Amino acid sequence: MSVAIPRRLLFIDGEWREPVRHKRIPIINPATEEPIGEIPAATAEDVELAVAAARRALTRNRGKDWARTSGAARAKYLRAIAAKITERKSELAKLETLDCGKPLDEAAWDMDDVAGCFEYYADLAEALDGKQRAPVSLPMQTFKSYVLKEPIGVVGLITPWNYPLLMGVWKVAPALAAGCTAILKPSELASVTCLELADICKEVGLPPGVLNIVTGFGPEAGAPLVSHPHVDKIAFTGSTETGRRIMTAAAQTIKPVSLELGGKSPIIVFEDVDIEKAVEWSLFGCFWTNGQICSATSRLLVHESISKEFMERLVAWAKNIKISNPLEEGCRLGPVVSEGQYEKIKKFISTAKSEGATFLCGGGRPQHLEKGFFIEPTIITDVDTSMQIWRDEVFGPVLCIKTFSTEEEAVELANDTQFGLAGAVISKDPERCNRISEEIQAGIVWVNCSQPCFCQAPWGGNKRSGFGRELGEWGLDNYLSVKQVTEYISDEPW
Ligand code: TXE
Repeated sequence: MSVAIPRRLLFIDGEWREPVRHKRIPIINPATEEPIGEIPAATAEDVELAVAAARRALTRNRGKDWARTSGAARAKYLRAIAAKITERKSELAKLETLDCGKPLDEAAWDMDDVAGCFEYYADLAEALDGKQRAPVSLPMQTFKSYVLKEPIGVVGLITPWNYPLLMGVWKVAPALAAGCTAILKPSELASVTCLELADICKEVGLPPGVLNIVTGFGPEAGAPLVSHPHVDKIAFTGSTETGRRIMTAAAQTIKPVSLELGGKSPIIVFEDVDIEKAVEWSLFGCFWTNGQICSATSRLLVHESISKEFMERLVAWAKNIKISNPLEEGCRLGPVVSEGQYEKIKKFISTAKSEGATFLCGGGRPQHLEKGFFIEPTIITDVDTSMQIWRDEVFGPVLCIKTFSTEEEAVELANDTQFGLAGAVISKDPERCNRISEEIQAGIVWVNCSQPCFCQAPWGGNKRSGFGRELGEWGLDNYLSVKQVTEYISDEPW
């Protein structure tokens, strides 16, 4: 199966448009380090056109604009998009792999999730028709009140590169379902499949301006979106540092933001586990998507009584992980997304070495691969809680281990972090699992597993992992505003 990277322009007002300044960004295949195409690089002028198009689509003709279409009508478009994604699944998966380096199987699962997400929000859009007007009970008979749920308006969606299309769709699907119009700004490191989504929107006849896709660098294309006075909300997934910048800029126009930021999530493994299963979840929890998952359970806490055997088996498994070009069959670990990320991870590793951590395996590039941004699965122990490798998000295939002796100690170590996105507990004791689920300070807790994600369940974090929830009904609420309508119904003068 050979797929050329299609040459795409910006997608604004239902049309392909050359960026005003004619700038482009090369696409580098992270597995080969070769340029394989280009994406357009938008600037503030293009963002201006996209916002104007989204505004027109929102309020073009009273009664005919996107915000006022029925949920059932919007659902038809979402389902048509889902069907096209499924039809083009293998081509899209291959593009995703070429662009960001994730193993082809994983990219194919992502495409299933993308289609599933559109389907799910199509259902919610339909259900919204019956829920848009909800009565409020008042203590006075002379008044009648109800609540109107309305689309927030024009939304700016800024997304990262680890799940290039899926992260975009986690925002696009609920935003469109709610009746918002949107401008999606994917990461400059991986935008190809988002531009393919634009192609699909055109094919299914989505009204012009409802979804606009502007690719480009953060400061040039993302920042103007955040500061634009006619953008009503920003939804962002990415680094904590950029999240902080976005929140500061959004404050200037008092714009609501939802932020899904970095993490350093714990996984606690107790002494009563089936070691083989626990090893499998621990590896999957950290090395899936080449270790580039915001919710990666990259701090492993294992009970001291099983730690020796656990680490031995973990290392044996890790050494067996197939690292190869991610298009190759059976690949389980591909390259990280870019040279920048590769260098950043190498720096983390060398700092950990100089700080005295013990490397049980990995720590370098695999010897059989000369090209590509590959990092071996790396497992580190003898880490101190003050070490950078224990505290900061690496965003690569690096797992740190500490042992514990009591449940209290495990919880304390788990919560000793600035982040609060996710956490996992592995134990055969249901009561202990319930206790830990309540005690972990995070937006997501997995019990006897790590990383499963369903579009029906809320997703998001606390502390420096951000705020707001995506997915499920919470994801739809992100794009709805609540209006109170109160009527005086008495004939008596007030
Ligand atoms: O992220 P950025 P980067 C973490 C991870 C990674 C680090 C850096 O630790 O190593 O972030 O990755 C846009 N105004 N995560 O540099 O900068 C940018 O163009 C508006 C965790 O790629 O946060 C891209 O579209 N937008 C994370 C998006 O923000 C701006 C996933 C994310 O880029 C902007 C990815 C600005 N001033 C990285 N600057 C997760 N939570 O899953 C940048 N952008």
